[in-house]
Amino acid sequence: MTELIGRVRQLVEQAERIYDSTPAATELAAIRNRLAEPLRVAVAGRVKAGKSTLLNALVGEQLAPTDAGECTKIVTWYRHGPTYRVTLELRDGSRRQARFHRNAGAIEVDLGGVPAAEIDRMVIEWPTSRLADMTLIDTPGIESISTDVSARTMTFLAPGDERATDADAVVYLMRHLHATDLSFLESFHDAEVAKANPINAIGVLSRADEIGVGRTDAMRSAKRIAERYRLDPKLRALCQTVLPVAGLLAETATTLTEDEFRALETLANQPRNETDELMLSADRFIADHATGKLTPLERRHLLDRFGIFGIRVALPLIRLGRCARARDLADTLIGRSGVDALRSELLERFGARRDILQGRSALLALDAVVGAATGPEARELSREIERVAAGEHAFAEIRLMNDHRRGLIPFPSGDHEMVERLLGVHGRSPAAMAGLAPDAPPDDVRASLVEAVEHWRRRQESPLSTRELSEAARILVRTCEGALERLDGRTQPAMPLRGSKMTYQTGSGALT
Ligand SMILES: Nc1nc2c(ncn2[C@@H]2O[C@H](COP(=O)(O)OP(=O)(O)OP(=O)(O)O)[C@@H](O)[C@H]2O)c(=O)[nH]1
Ligand SMILES: [Mg+2]
Repeated sequence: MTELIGRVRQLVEQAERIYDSTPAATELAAIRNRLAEPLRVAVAGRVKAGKSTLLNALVGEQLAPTDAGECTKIVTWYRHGPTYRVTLELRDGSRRQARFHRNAGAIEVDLGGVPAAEIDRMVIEWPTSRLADMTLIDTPGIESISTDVSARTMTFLAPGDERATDADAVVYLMRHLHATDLSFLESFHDAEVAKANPINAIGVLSRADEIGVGRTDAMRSAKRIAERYRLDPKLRALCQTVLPVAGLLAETATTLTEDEFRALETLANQPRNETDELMLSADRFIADHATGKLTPLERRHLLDRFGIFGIRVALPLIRLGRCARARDLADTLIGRSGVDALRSELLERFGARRDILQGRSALLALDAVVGAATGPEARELSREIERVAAGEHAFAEIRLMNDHRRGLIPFPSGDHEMVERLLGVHGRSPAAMAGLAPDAPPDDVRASLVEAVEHWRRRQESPLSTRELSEAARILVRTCEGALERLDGRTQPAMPLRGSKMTYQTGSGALT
């Protein structure tokens, strides 16, 4: 347990003593339990953005139902559990186990006649190691902010002032930037130690393979578009980065069957003119009258699973003998899909800061319980919560990143790159923060960080610096010193995974 989580836990326990045998007790116990859980990452975005497909790609199984069905309208939690189990939690507070079976991999849940609107959430427990570090939450697609289904996602992610959000971090999918995306992201944004902000949101340019109607350079175009989004001032204020991902390609690759590989081989090895004719468009590919060895049904299956881009990429790889086995093809397609890059961003940005994200969620939830109360003990606790929130260096960094991304701090333009780097945009290792390669000699890393400390100290003390700039510089000095301490082993190194001893420490006095 980290120092921060320990401190937050103490506060929760203190609250539990004050609120013993009151209605708030259950909520407080839930806040405490949550501190010991894996990080909760919600997948959100507009209708059909590819959320469920991407979730499946991350889990490596086709669990979440895609396309039609009542279940896509329910907030669904996929969490690690000892056995396979599906629980429905109803709005009236009751719970019931639901029967389910798997149809071509996807879980089909029998809601037992309960309308989706009456279900608060569905919890699917699944014994896969992929969920051990992260609980993934599939949310219904938002259409416009006003519809019922959108409202469900909104209430989940941004429940309003009286309740804290149940997710610690959000992966937000967009096919192209749409006004709804911005208003949605903004609505669960809060500049304080709260909800979505660049630290806990990653943007995904989803269904990236479809850009440019599935031409083989689709992913390259997607990269360029994602780069543009990354620099978009509005989006920058809301998510730390934007990555292009072809979720379908990744989902199919992780669940690729031998039959599917053989069908692709058949396509690759039949006369070129037949295949070329099929590859002209998705419509031609599934046309009933098309010639070739595969039936229209088999072709439709391939198209559903790979998309036209996936097939276009796969055929030459098989033809040229670069992918002789299903396994080779799967690896290549995963590489192209961008999902590995997303996974490492999730571990790097969310996993490594689990304590901070969780501590923040817990403080927020705790504050919502205690803030409304009167009485001297509650008031004292409330002040203590504020002290922790204000004193924790990691939270100060979050606020700084927020303000910086919103253009509120007058950093000289030459400083921007370093500010982002020190705040961990390329990772939290001392080398990444110093802007050096992962295997750079420690002396070089140290020299660069020492130089950064001096740079920010000068800014802090300069009479030319505004109050905001000088305060930002003070935080960055502390950030560099923290990185130096970690470099020299004076604190535990950052470890992204659960069960490991510790993550990021801020050194002394951060909590007072
Ligand atoms: N070509 C391509 N198609 C995709 C991709 N991701 C999803 N799709 C297709 O888009 C459709 C919708 O995908 P879902 O994963 O169900 O999207 P969703 O965002 O969960 O949809 P809702 O929950 O209904 O809002 C399905 O037909 C998917 O096969 C992708 O990366 N590439
Ligand atoms: Mg879905």
